[in-house]
Amino acid sequence: MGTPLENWVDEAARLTKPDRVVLCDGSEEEYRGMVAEMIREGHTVDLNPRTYSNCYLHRSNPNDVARTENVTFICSRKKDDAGPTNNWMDPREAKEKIGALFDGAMRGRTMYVVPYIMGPMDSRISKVGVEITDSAYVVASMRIMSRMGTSAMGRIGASAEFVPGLHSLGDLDPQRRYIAHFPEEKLIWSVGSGYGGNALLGKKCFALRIAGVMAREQGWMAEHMLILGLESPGGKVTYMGAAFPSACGKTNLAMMVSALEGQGYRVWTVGDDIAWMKIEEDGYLHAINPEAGFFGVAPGTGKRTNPNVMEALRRNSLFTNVAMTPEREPWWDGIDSEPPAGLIDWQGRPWNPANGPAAHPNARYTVPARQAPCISPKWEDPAGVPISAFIFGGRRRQVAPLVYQSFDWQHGVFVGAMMASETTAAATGKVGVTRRDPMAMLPFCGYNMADYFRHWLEMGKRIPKPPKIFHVNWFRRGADGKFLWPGFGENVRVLKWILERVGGRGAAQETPIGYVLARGALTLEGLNISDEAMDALLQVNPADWEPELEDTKQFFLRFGERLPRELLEEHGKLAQRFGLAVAAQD
Ligand code: OXD
Ligand code: MN
Repeated sequence: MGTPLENWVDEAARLTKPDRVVLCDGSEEEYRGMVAEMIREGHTVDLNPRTYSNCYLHRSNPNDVARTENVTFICSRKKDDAGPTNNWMDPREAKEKIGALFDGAMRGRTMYVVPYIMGPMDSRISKVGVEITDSAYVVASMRIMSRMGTSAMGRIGASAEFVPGLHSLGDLDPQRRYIAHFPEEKLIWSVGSGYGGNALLGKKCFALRIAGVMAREQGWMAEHMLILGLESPGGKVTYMGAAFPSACGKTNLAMMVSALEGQGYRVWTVGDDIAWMKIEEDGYLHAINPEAGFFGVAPGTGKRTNPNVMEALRRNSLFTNVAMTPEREPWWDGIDSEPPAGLIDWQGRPWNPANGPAAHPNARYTVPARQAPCISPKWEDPAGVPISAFIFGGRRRQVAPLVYQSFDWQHGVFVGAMMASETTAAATGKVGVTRRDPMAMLPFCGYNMADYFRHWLEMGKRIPKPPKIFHVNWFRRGADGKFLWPGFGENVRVLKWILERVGGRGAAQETPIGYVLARGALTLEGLNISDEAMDALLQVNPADWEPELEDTKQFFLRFGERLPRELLEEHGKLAQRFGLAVAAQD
């Protein structure tokens, strides 16, 4: 009898039949070996060592460039426990069907065993996972994105306290691609994709879907949230968690260079994608960033939009599906230069605009978080940081004003539950379609979302000092179709108002949807924005909200009896405040 880890590794090896098994230690030397292997395989090249030291460009299979939500499954025993927003497969059927794809999948390949810690080394909020994979790219990426190797092994020892994740590239045929989660077993199986959230199992699969299930069972929260600290004049730092759907600017917000730095407002980054939060003795919800790196969307990132990450990317970074200049530097739309002559596109061909953008719209950088100049001194604090505000937001051309605050926790949960956003290239499928994306968790909730809403409502009762809840929209457009708000570093002006509201200050206007920022309460010094634009940004237009309420009602009805009645109550109250007759129960 071996340890639980040894037994599981043996079982995986019997199934996948690799030529060799390597236990990864997370060392620098091992990383160099992975990169050498990737280069040998032919889809990875090294970048200019003078300007991008120890940086590489990996090109994924062109059919494998984003998360695939259509083949992501929650395999709970009961279909109802996955709920209407998840794909479901019976766990026995999944084991059989996907098991057949794993059978012999690693023949001729190396099976890497990758132990990793999600969260600061000795935090009680951290957890351990082990990913088995046949992809050197995944191993190299996991080394940046998690605390990987010997220290994680030490934490596991002879215990069964780890989340196992089995991954194989398979044959990369989209028809044979499955990302399966077994919430009762706390097990992940992923086959047929080598890309991002499909393959780096610590990220979406563990840190959101499986951890979300654990969080509900154990009374904590696992959320698709960035964590930032806003320093105010005098040096006090207030922490906030913000949930936005994929590719809506979480990384840029978390790493922002504040436009109000001269006035003493500065942003510190704790995390850019995921927050694990527990109630601590001081009555606050404390958050850790379970990840150790940033896996950010490259296009649109440049010195103007995110100078901090541009600085961080200069070393030890892995780029995926970006373009490459003749100087062997990474390139994408929105980086600070025009496309140079001799550009190589993301598929390794001389760039021809007829083939589309040079870098794939979901091209990514993977960079160690510690390299960010704005990284918070508390980012690895085992106690986490106390959260004073939650911010929800989506990409909306209309409807949602620049910023508003919920009336209370229950109303705030409703605000999160009715969130919607226009889809982006982060997942396969049509871009720009508005869909409901509660708490930015639609693709990441590992159980019935109605129960997830219930969990939020219950947490609110248990947190002695709950975060205040806000909603923002940086993406509202004017009649001319242009963005009304400049965004990026200017967003700190909105964070400053949120900070003031947390402190019981900051003028607001009571509207049917909540407390909207009062005209005049936003620090506008140094910003050239017209009164009309401000009016349009803050407008709450009943004609926009009526269809919003109707759509939310339809969305809620999908959950049937399981939907917490509090959300229907909030829906009714909002309709009433607008003087509308839409009732959720009819
Ligand atoms: C991500 C995503 O990669 O949300 O963070 O898609
Ligand atoms: Mn994300």
